[in-house]
Amino acid sequence: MTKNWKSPKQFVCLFTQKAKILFNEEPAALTPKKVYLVLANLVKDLIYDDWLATEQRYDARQTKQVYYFSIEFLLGRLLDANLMNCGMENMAREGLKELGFDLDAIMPLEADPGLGNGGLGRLAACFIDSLAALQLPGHGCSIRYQYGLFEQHIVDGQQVELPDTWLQDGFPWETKRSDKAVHVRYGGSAYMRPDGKGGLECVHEGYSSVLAIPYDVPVPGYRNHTVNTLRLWQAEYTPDGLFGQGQGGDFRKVLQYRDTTQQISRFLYPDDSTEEGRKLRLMQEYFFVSAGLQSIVRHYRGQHRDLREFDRYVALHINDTHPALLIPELMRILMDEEGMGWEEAWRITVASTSYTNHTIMPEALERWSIPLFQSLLPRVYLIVEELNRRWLAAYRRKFPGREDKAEQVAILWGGQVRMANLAVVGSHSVNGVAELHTKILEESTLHPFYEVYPERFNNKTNGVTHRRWLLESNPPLAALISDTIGTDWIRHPKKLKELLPYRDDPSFQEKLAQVKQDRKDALVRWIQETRGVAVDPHSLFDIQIKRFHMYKRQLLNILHVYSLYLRLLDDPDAVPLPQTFLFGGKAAASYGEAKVVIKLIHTVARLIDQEPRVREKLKVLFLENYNVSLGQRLFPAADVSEQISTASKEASGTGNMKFMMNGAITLGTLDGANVEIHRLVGDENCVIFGLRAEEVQKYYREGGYSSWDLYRQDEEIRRVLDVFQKNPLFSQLYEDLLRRNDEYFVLKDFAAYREAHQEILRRYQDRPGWLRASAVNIAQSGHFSSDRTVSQYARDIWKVKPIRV
Ligand code: 475
Repeated sequence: MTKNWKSPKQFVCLFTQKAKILFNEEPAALTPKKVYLVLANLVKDLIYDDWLATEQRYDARQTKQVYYFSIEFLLGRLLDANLMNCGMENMAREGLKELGFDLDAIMPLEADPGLGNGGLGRLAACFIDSLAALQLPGHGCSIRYQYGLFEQHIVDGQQVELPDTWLQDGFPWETKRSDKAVHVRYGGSAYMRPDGKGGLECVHEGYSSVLAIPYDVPVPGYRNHTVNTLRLWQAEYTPDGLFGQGQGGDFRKVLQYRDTTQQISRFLYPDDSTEEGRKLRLMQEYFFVSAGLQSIVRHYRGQHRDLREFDRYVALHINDTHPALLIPELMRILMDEEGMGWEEAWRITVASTSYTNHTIMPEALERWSIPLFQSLLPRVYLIVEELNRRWLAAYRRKFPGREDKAEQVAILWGGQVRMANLAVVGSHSVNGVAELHTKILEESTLHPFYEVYPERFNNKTNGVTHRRWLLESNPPLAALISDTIGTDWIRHPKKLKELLPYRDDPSFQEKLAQVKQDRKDALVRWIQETRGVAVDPHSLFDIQIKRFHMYKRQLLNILHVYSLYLRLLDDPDAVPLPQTFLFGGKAAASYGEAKVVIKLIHTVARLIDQEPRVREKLKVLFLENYNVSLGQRLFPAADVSEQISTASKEASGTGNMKFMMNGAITLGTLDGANVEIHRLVGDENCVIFGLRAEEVQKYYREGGYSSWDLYRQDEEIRRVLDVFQKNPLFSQLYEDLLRRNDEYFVLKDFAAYREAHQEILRRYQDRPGWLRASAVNIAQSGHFSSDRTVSQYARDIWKVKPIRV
C-alpha cells in the first residue's frame, strides 16, 4: 500500500531528507527548480509501491492487457496531475508553505513534455489517463525524444522554431530499465531458403543492430492505486551492433552507424511534409514498434506457455498508421522466432491488432518508397510483399475483373508502401474518431475495404480527460460544480448532467459568471506579467487555439476581424461591445502558407493597436508557443470557442470538447465532433454556420465554385482582400483565395461566419441566456470525457476488463 503522507509535518520531514539525498542541501538553500525536483521525487516515491503492486496483480490474474502504440504522447506537465491522482495536493501545499515555498509558484517550473504535435498526441495522453482511472490494464508505448515539438518564438510577427530542450534538467518521472533493453535490426539482406524440413526459412544477414532502452513513466489512476506504464524507448549505439555482423574494421562505417543510431530518438517530427529526414522517420516507426513488441512477447513468454493464445491476453492498438509496422513485425516474430506458419501467425496478428484513423487529409496518408523501405527493413519488406500478394489474390477472387478497385486496396502500388491499407488489412477493428469522420471513412476514403470487411468498421468519438481539463485546469469551476451537485461527477462525468436543472437558477448563474470572470482576470494578469500586454478583462474572449493548418481556417477568423476593423474605421459604434480575439498554435516549419497566416494575424493586431478609434473595441493577440500548459490557462477563460474548419476536414477535434467543459459557447461548422456537440446542446446553446460536409464534397466532385464571383458581389470581401493585393507578404493568400479558387471555402463561408458572429454578440448581451447556454455546455460535456471513449474501446475493441488493485 502507498505510504501516503500523514501530515504536513511528516511531509516536511520527508522533504528535508530527500533534499539531502538529491542535492546535499537544506530545504532553505534550494533553488525553486530544485524544490520542484525534490517534490517530484517524493511524489514518485508515493506512486512506486502501487506501481509494482499493479504489475504483480495483472500477472497474478493473468489478465488481458492492452498496449497503445503511438508515435506521440503529448503529456503536458505531470506534477499537478500526479499530486491530484494521489490525493496529496493539499498536503504538499501545506507542507511547502511551512518550508516557505508556494506550490503554485513551483509547478510552472516543470518543463512541459511536448512529445507530440497536436490532437493525435494529446489524445494518446488523455487515453492513458483514462485507462488508469478506470483501472483498465493498459499501457502506452512510444519514443523518448530528446527534443520534443519545437519551441515557437515570434520575431517580427513571424514564427521561428527553436529546439525544445525539455530533458535539460532531467525528467524525474521516468525510470531507466537497462536490463530490459532489446535489439532492433536495420539493413542487410534477407532471403528465403529451404529449412531442411520441407519448408522455407528466412535468413537475414549483414544487418546492423541498435540498442533500444526503455524508460518507464508511471501512469497513476485517480485515487485508486492502479499505476500503469508508459514505456518510452531510447536508441543507443552499441559497439557490437556492427562488429557482431562481421563489419568491424571499416572505421568510417562504424562512425556513420553511430551517428545514425543516435539520431533515431533525437527529434519528434513536426509532420511528414518535409522530404528530408523521411528515412529517419521510418527508422523511428520501426524502432519503437519492434522494441515494444519484443518486450511484450518476452513478457508474455514469462507468463504463458502457448503463443497461439497471444490474442487472448494481448491487445495491440495502433494510433494512426505510424505504428502500422507492428503488423509485419508481429508476423516476423511469430514466424522467424517462434516457428509458426503464415496462416496461424496471420490469425493471431489480426486478432490482436486494432487501428484508429485520425485524418482523411490525403497528404497525411503515409506512403513509403519501396526502395527505401526494402533497403532499411529487408525482412519486414518480404513479409509485406507476401501479405500484399495474398491479399490481392483474395480480393481479385472476390471482385474478378475489377482492376480499378484492386489498385485502390493494394498495399504495394506505384513503387510505394501504403500504410493505411496495411493497417486496415492487418487489424480486426478500424475506427474513426467522430461519427461524421467514420461515415466518411466508410463511404469514401476506405470504402473499398468497407465493402469487404463492414464488420471491422466502427466509430469511437474522441474524448478528453476531465481530470486535467476541468479538475486540474479550472479548480474554481470544479468547486462550483461540486458545491452544486456533489462530487460524484468526478468519477462519473456523465453526472455533470445533474447541473441541467440549475441552468436558469440566478444564484448558480451568478456564481458561474464569477468563476468565468476570475479565470479571465487570471489570464489577463498572466498576459500582463509575461508578455507585457494589457487586455480588457471585461471584453468578450474569443479564442482559437490549435495547430495552424489551412483547413482549420484561422484565415477566416482573422479576415473577419479585419473586416470589423474596417467597419469600425467608418463607424465607431459598428460593434456593440469590446472583443478580444486570442490565437495560439504552431505551424509546421515547412508549411509556408500557414506561417503567412501567423504573420497576417500579427499584422492585423498591429493595425488595430495603432488605431485609437478601433482599439477600444477590438484586441487581437497571438500567444506564442501554444502547448498543453498554455491550453490549461486558456480554455477556462474562453467565452467563445472557434471551431471553424472546412466541413468534412477535421476528423474530430478535441479542443472543442475542452472549451465546452469549461463553459465556452461553440461557434462552429458542422464538422468532426462539433456535429455531436451541436446535437447534445441544441441550436440555442451553440452557433453553427457554413457549408455542410455533403455540400463541400459535392463542390469538390464538381470542381469547386467561383470565388471571383463572390469577390465581385460582396463589397466587404472585396475591401478585405484588396489589402492583400497591396502587400507582397500576403500575395500567396490572395492567390489561394482567388486564383486557386479557395480550396477551403474561406470566402464561400465568409458571409455566414459574419452573421454567426453577430448572433454571438446578440446572445452575449443577454446575460441570463448566455449563462444558461454556458451551464448547458458544461452539463453535457460529460459525454466527451475520455473515460466514456476508453470504456467503449475496452468493451468493443480490446475486450479488457477493470482490475481492482
Ligand atoms: C485530427 N497528426 C483531429 C485528433 O483524433 C483529431 C499527422 C501526421 C504526423 C503527425 N501527427 C499527425 C494528426 O493527424 C492529428 O493530430 N490528427 C488529429 O487527431 C485526435 O481530433 O481532428 O486532425
